[in-house]
Amino acid sequence: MVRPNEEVEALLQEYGDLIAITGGEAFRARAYEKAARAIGGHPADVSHLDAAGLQEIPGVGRSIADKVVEYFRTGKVAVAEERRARIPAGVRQLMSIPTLGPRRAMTLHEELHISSVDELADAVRAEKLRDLRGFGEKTEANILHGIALLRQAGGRILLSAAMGAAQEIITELSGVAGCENCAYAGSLRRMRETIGDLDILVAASRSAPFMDALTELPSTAEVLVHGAKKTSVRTVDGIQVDLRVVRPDSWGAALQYFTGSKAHNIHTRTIAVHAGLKLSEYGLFDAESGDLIASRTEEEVYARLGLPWIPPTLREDRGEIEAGLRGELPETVTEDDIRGDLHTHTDLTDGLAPLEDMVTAAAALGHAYYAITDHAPDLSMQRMTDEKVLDQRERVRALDGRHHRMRLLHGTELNIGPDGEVDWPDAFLAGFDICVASVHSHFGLDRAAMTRRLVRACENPHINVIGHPTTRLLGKRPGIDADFDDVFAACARTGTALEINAQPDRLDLGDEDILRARSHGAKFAIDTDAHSIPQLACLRYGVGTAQRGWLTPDDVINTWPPRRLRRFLRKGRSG
Ligand code: DGT
Ligand code: CA
Ligand code: CA
Ligand code: ZN
Repeated sequence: MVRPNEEVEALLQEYGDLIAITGGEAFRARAYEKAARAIGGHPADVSHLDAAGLQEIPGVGRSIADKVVEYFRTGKVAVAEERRARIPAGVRQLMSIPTLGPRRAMTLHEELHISSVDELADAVRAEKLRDLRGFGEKTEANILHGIALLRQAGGRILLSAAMGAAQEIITELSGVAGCENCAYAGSLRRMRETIGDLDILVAASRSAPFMDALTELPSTAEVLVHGAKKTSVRTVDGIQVDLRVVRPDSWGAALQYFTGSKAHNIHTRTIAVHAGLKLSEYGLFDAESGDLIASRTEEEVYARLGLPWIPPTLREDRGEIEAGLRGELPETVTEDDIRGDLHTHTDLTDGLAPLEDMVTAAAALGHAYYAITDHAPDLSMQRMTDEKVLDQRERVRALDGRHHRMRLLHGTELNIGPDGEVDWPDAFLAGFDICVASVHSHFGLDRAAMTRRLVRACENPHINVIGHPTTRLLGKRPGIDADFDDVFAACARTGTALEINAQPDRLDLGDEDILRARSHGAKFAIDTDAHSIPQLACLRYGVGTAQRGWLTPDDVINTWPPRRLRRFLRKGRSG
């Protein structure tokens, strides 16, 4: 069976169920179920079909075909997300189990008042499900299998979701009397691409008011541990939060300890031991006398270990301690260094906001340049034409200069076809200021063909940036299989930048790939790929990821002054 077809079958089945339980028309729900079965049973890989090809499958009309194309491109279907947001949080949590659809989740919620994965596991074990209509022993076994799958994935959440939850909790706790400091630590402070749980620290002389406040927040669904040193809760969105309250004079040591990573801590502790010291979350002590040496700030703790302060995004024991000892830590790129965004969309294709509004919002961010890169015609659902894109260019030229400091670039996001070809001929491509090119289909090519495809795109003299190079979707879709060392080398050789796509469910390239690409001498572009105004702000996640890949401003083309950027975009061509 073809895997993408199964994925689409499950997606359409789920959407049909969502329509049914959110009060949609029954005939529409049935239409989706029918299309789901047809696609599940279709012999050819549907990820290779465009909207027209999909409509040749019986039961698949225009609107269903568009949703399938949208799914392969973005990993989600916006209207399905909207429907999902309308059902109770407990049901949504149950639906995160791969084998449990919305209909069954709703039944479990209504009949047995189950609203968490743990409660469901208990109910299955107590054999409470088999008497419900539509359930049986086989369903129970299926559900247990689904729960096992979910736990294997580790239940990690996206960086953006963790950041949102952490900021709300910090705002609440900072308002509690006696709070001298409050911050997030752990993998969130290190800006890992996914987060296991939140680690929040408070500095105060009394802990009880903070522990109580956390357990009483409206967002708290369940209290796991309620203690004086540590309290752990689970939020209504299923996020675990660990709160620790420390004495103000040990703030720096606690922050250093709970920021981790574990590997970084083990290495710093070893350095302490070799110097006759002892490092813990309470401070740095003399091993023999037990005297406190440093604990108030992270800087002091690192300094007494002979180290400069190490940025949290580097703390993975990937050479940062050795570099620090040598005084050679990289000056990693910051959000302030970014001068512009080189990959964004408008409502001419699948963006939500008109050109003028996107440009105004970008100017408000203080950008010095901004590229509009709507989709090209091969993504047929977007219905782009030569005429529309040329008309957009006129509008861009007319707008340019109206936002005093910000220059506009007119670009496009091309589709890299299976053989590395793109939507438009050279002469037409030459009219753009910048071309991003991305893989949006044919994810299943073999490694050699995929590598050739990407290398060919790099060799195209008009392609400046490879968009979301691996096409992975965190927690949903693995990246494509290619020899990326060859691709990275081709980027360096041809003057093609690799994108660090800042969308929180992409973060593509990820940190490990950035480190590899950098060793080949490739350059990077940190872009939002914004499809709406709020998404222009996700740049911070791309910057965090770039820092984790040790990038400096010199590695990132959109930190460069306009003149240097323009030279790079000419890719060795004259003019
Ligand atoms: P996560 O939650 O899986 O995304 O990753 P972290 O890094 O936030 O890990 P977590 O929440 O288990 O612990 C937070 C920090 O506390 C961790 O980064 C380092 C520190 N830590 C936890 N357990 C240990 C340990 O056994 N030894 C040392 N040295 N540090 C630890
Ligand atoms: Ca954590
Ligand atoms: Ca934790
Ligand atoms: Zn895009």
